[in-house]
Amino acid sequence: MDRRRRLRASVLLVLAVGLVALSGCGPSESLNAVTKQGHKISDLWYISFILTAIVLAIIFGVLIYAMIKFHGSHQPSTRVGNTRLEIIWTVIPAALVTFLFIMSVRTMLAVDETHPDAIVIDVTGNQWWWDYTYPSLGVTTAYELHVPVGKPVQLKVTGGDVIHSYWVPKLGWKMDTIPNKVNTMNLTATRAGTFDGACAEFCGTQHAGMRMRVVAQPPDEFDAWVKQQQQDASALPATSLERNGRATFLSQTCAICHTVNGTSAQGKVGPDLTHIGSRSTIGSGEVLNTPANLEAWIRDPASIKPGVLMPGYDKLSDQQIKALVAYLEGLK
Ligand code: HEC
Ligand SMILES: [Cu+2]
Repeated sequence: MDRRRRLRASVLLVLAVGLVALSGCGPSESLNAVTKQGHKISDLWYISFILTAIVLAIIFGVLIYAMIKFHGSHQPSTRVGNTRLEIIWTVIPAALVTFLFIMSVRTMLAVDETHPDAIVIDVTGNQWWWDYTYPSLGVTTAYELHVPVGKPVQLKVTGGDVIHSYWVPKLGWKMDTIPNKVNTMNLTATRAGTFDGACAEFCGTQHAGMRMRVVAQPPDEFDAWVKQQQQDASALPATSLERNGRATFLSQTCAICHTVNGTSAQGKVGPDLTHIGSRSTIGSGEVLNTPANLEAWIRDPASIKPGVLMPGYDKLSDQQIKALVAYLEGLK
């Protein structure tokens, strides 16, 4: 290859690599966050991106200019030492790095700022589901985190068994959930909506099945949800099928692992089922909460979610399973 073609090839290569690198930079979910804190993080990201893009453009501009301008000249420059230039290319990068450092610290402080009136929610990552407890409200649920729009919320995240990571991209960032350690994550939702995520720290068989959903609601809707979740299930259900289901639930081993408030079932191994009928899915988003899926889940949860830490109840009669399904679907 002659020099000219080699030069053209290298310029093309540089452009191609640059384009490929930039193509991955479309605004991602995290850069379109729906929380005050997420916006602060994406602002920082955009500032760093624009600054580094300018630096990259200048460096590549000079490089390409030099490649074209001095192409073919065999005479190396004899110029050595230029104090003014050296000062400039030391001071500018130092200033840029200092600026980015200050911006990062400011962003960290803003994101970590705890609001005194924040609603505290304990979030525990278990194999393979997320437990949410609102201590001040007396509410416990799983998989679906409900938060009021515009009100500060503080998640206190921890791990029940191994390390997981709480990651709903639309929140703007993620947080490790570590056994015996509590990390805090402040959120103020800026708009209503349903936002999905998944565990982001490899934790075992159902790592990919550890989904979570954040439901940000206008405050009055959130309050209505809280009121409904605060009700216990002590009242006997209406139909005899559901009452049979209740008796089956309490006489089988379900109660060792699950809580249904207002009954003798107070187990803490699996998700709280007091309002399972009002949740959209079973098994942390694995399947929709329909009677057919619930039946299949009780018979053999591992066929739906391999590695699940709940035994199958295939030994129960069809009658008992139908009754259990009716009871659980009725727990709104
Ligand atoms: C050894 C403990 C254990 C026993 C016993 C047990 N479960 Fe579970 N159950 C779990 C665990 C753990 C999960 C969470 C599974 C997951 O998503 O990974 C679960 C999930 C569920 C769910 C889905 C809840 C949700 O929010 O996704 C239902 C419904 C359920 N169990 C019903 C029952 C019924 C009915 C019985 C008795 C017939 C029973 N379980 C017995 C541990 C148990
Ligand atoms: Cu996990």
